Amino acid sequence: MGFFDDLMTWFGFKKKQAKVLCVGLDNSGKTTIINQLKPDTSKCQNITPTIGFSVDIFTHANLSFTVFDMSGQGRYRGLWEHYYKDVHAVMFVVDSSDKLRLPVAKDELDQLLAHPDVAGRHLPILLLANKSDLRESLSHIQCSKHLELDKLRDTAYHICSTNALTGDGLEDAVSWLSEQVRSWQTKQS
Ligand SMILES: Nc1nc2c(ncn2[C@@H]2O[C@H](COP(=O)(O)OP(=O)(O)OP(=O)(O)O)[C@@H](O)[C@H]2O)c(=O)[nH]1
Ligand SMILES: [Mg+2]
Repeated sequence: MGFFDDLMTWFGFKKKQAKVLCVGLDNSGKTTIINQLKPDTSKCQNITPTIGFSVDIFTHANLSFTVFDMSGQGRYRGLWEHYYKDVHAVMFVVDSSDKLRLPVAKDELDQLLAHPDVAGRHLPILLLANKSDLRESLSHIQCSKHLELDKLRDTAYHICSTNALTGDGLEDAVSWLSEQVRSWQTKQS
């Protein structure tokens, strides 16, 4: 970064950059959540299941987030781990109405947390208990019990209920993410 860029960042004119990995089972609502976070002009009207992954950008609190929106389909989950070492935080999305597949989501989360590129780096993990609008959905507290989040040690995590269709809960979620990324980047630099 040049002197001019340094000055711009110092005076708050230039947004700091953060890379975030968004994972979770297929149909949990990852792409819909990211779409809600994007500016109106770049929102997509027709969301389809992600093939492989896609890259998007959104901003919050003078931070520019590059988000890797991974496919949650079984055949693509092996791609997730290739991004762990390059990101500053992870968003893990759970369909809180899909009780049958919560154990599968827990298994994927456990594997992610145990991965050396995550566990060794104390990456902040934002968990989104999505689809809170559905009558059968579990609260974020119930989801956190199913996922056994109380057993997590040495991991900065936060879980909130979200409705990706309206955006409810996303402000709280992304505010936490911004704070964590800032303090994580400060510690690493
Ligand atoms: N009711 C409800 N439906 C939602 C919500 N979020 C997403 N959906 C719906 O859930 C379906 C799947 O959403 P996606 O965003 O494509 O899910 P995904 O996690 O990106 O799925 P993959 O790309 O296959 O991994 C779509 O029909 C969305 O409209 C929500 O909060 N509430
Ligand atoms: Mg998707």
